[in-house]
Amino acid sequence: METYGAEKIQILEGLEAVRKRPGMYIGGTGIDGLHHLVYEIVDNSIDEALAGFAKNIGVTIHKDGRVTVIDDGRGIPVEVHPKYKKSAMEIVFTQLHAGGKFDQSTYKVSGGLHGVGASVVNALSEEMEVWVKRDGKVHYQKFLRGKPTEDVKVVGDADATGTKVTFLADKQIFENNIGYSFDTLSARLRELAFLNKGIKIIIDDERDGKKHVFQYDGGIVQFVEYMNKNKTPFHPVIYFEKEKEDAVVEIAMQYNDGYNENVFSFVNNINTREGGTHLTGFKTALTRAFNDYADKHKLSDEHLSGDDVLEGITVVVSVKLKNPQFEGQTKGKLGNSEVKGLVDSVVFERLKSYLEENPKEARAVVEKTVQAAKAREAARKARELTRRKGLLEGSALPGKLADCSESDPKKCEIFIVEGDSAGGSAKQGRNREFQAVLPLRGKILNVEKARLSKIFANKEVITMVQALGTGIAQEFDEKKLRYDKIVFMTDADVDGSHIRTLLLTFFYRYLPKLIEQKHIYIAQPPLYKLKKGKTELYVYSDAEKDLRVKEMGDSVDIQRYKGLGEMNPDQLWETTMDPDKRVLVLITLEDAVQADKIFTILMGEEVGPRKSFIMKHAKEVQNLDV
Ligand code: 28G
Repeated sequence: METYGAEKIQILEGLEAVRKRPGMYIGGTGIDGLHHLVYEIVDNSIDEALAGFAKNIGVTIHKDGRVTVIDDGRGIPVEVHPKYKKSAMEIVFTQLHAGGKFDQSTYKVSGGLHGVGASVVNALSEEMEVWVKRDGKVHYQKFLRGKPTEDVKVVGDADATGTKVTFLADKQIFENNIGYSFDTLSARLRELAFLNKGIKIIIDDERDGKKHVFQYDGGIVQFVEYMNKNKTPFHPVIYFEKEKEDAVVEIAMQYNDGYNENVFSFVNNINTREGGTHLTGFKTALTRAFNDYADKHKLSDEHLSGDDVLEGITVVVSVKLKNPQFEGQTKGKLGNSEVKGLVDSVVFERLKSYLEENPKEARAVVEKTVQAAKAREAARKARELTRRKGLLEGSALPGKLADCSESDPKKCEIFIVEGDSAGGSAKQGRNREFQAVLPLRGKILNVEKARLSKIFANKEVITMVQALGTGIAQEFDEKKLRYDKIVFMTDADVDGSHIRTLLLTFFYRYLPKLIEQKHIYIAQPPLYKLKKGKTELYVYSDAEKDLRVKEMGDSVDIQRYKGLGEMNPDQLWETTMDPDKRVLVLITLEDAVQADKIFTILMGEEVGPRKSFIMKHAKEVQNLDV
């Protein structure tokens, strides 16, 4: 008697602690705490299902605020425990930290982040009633605010087994006027049904007759399908599973054509919002598997980052463990170090085989991740650019620029000139009132081949953008343009043509508005100077030369200009820069659109198409140069 009494006092003290500080056990006494009560009870049914016994779970919301949970497991044992002199059932409902979890050996895994179980719900319920069908009988016990009103008694016969619990949350504990949300409970029960394949979970709301039945034999595969319902997936859901010692690992994943990552991780059916070792293992393996595959099949020269391989993914990583260690602010992070390696190895091995066995799908996904890598790089550079803003915004004009004196941009022109010597001639020959000259040293960067980082670090590019004053990319502002005409002036030879193409490519890719708004021109320096007696004539093509030579008769002195540098400043002015005499070719967007393909082929990475293009158009390319 003495011993029994002492036990009883200890138990009651435990439950009194729950009533004094409910937040410590269920998080709070608001709506979340209220729903938590249901989850705690349902967890016990789920555990009984995971133990291999319960197949069906029912949740009913009653009109009077009660909730009933029922399962068809073995039923909580009701025989009197020899040491505690009371039934296992009473211990489950009155002993803090007891419950379906203290006989871990029978369970593959133990659930419950909080591990507080049925006794906490009992402590926070005005009334709780439990029916257990077991050994052909219905056993019953009732509790008021955690205290049993009487011992377990038999109230009828049973032809099945299972447990039924009804409770009424204590109005002294929970905030006034809160009730259960069907949608909230339903969502969690659906999630539990996805996470525990095969279990049938029914939710019934007697307040309005709503009812949902969840049963997913495909488990988390169907979970991923459900989440991707309105998306465009690239392949059927990929599923891996592994059981090792005390742990079960399941992964279901699918890529869609979107850009977001939908990563969900669970430990013992608890959403680990802060991730942890299981998620680290998954991400590590995913990154390695895709990089290995992309390298092996030469699908990317870029390293795919952890973020790249997550773009467009929907994945559920679910592990069930015997002794989960939860860490972090909200205890939402798995700490068990052994889990990382376990998840890593299963994902890497299986994903590797999957990719090899499904080349079509593999290629689609790898291509997407490569795009992600490129986009991410571009985005990063764009951010860097913003930081660099001051540098590019032309607050300081480049030293190499010989600016004009006119302040109205509409009247101004800038000649972008190849090489310092031609630049020198142009500076001397120009009308400095409205003509500016910017010499570029050598060839400018091929923007089709360079990463954005390289482009924005390129001196010639920075110089040009500074001189133009518009800024670039997101910073571009046409109103800041300092010149109405931007004239490329390059030699009439192969190198000059190449530089012109590089410049056009850069403007087309990074300052297309300037082409669209008809600001970009190509200067046409003469190819020959014809001289007979006192007559001097500049001609701009071979055809024109032949025609003029015929007209002028025999013994014409023909001087061929190989470069702009061969002309003195006066000649350059006369032939190429003087608005009254020069011929400028306006670059139109149609040219540019057409050029897009050509630029891509000519300047881009793909060696194959580039080669064939050059061969096919070799003649035209030559003609263009002449
Ligand atoms: C309906 C609402 C919530 C449950 C069981 C089944 C067993 C059990 C629960 O055992 C107590 C103490 C140590 C073994 C276990 C039945 C083994 C054999 C169970 C539930 C028993 C915990 N037969 N079903 N607890 N241990 N369902 N649903 O609570 O000795 S709790």
